[in-house]
Amino acid sequence: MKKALITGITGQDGSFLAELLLEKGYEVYGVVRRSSTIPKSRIEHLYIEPHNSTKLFLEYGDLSDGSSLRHLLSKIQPDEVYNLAAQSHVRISFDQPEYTNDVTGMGVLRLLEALKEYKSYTKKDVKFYQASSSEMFGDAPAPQNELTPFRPRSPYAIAKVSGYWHTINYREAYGMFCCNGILFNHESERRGENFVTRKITLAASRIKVGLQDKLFLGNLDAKRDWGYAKDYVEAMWLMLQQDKPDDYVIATGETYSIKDFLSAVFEELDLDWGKYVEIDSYYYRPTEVNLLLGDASKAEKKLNWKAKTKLNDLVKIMVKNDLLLAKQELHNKSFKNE
Ligand code: NAP
Ligand code: G4F
Repeated sequence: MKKALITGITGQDGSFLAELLLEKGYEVYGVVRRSSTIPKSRIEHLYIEPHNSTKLFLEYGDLSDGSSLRHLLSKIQPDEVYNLAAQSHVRISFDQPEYTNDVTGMGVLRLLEALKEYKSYTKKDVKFYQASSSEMFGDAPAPQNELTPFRPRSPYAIAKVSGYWHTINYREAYGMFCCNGILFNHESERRGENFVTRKITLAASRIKVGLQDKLFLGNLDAKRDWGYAKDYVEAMWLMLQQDKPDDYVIATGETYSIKDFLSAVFEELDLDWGKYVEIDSYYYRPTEVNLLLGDASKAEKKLNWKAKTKLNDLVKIMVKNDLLLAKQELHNKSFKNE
């Protein structure tokens, strides 16, 4: 039975990847960081029917703490490591540049060093996946593929560029099986609530049931290539099943503005977004990435991977989930008031 170690298991992608690997029969170990609350809402369902997983284990660790990473490798002895942990919010990286660089950039180096050391005494070449990002392209001309030079425009993107190059360097310098997945934006009903898509689907649903009357947003003109997270974790796994390690762009090949996403969501709920949305400069970034559009033809050719879920289906999935949440919230509120 294969063992996988996932950093960032409590995040959006970590939860979908854990689900996928458990379905494939892996024993899955997730790294969680200590916090005063237990952020397990995205993986709780894996402990109950129909998953009822007895092969999912959580271990404390942190990307800012190299000794915890070394300890976990020798304790778990994984076959595959998926590094999904990061301070992953681009605007917040402008508020916390040093912290973002430490976790999102240096954290990759700490993990690769731990893997190199582990290899030196076990002779075992653990396969390594690094969650690289389309944000690294910044204002490079679209469409962007594996050969497009990076022009990062945020502390987050710069940290990701450093993690990307460390990953390639460990592959070339030490012959380790290290891959970069350069993933374009991918969303889901488990997306963090302060990323724009989820912020919109949550707010529009609450507006629909009368719990909210305004939605404050920033730049509506930026364009993103948005896919579905569940499709994208499959590509991560496929990269580590190849004979040779390599880097791949993962994207849908379609791009839409924030305004397009906003219209699609409000239309799905039979609402006119113009009546509810206001612009707040707080949500603007000092430097913006205006246009992301990925060319995933290499992944299609070599991994036989293609995005299955297009924007309209993604909107339907997210709205269905968030409308249900809004209705539950309304129900709980009226129940409390009785
Ligand atoms: P996410 O929902 O923000 O999850 C991030 C995860 O990292 C959480 O589990 C978080 O733990 C963990 N984490 C944060 N700091 C940590 C630390 N110091 N040590 C250990 N764990 C830490 O992100 P996501 O959307 O799933 O994305 C997964 C990865 O892909 C990230 O590296 C992201 O930068 C990258 N990426 C995402 C996209 C996208 O569109 N989603 C696109 C390209 C690349 P807590 O639950 O405790 O906060
Ligand atoms: O949803 P976002 O915060 O995602 P962003 O910045 O594209 O980053 C996400 O995708 C990257 C892949 O390219 C990942 F690497 C990264 O970890 C993260 O998952 O913002 C999308 C766009 C931006 O142009 C932003 O300026 O939406 C615009 N926006 C407009 N109003 C807003 C808002 N973004 C947020 N978060 N909140 C707003 O109110």
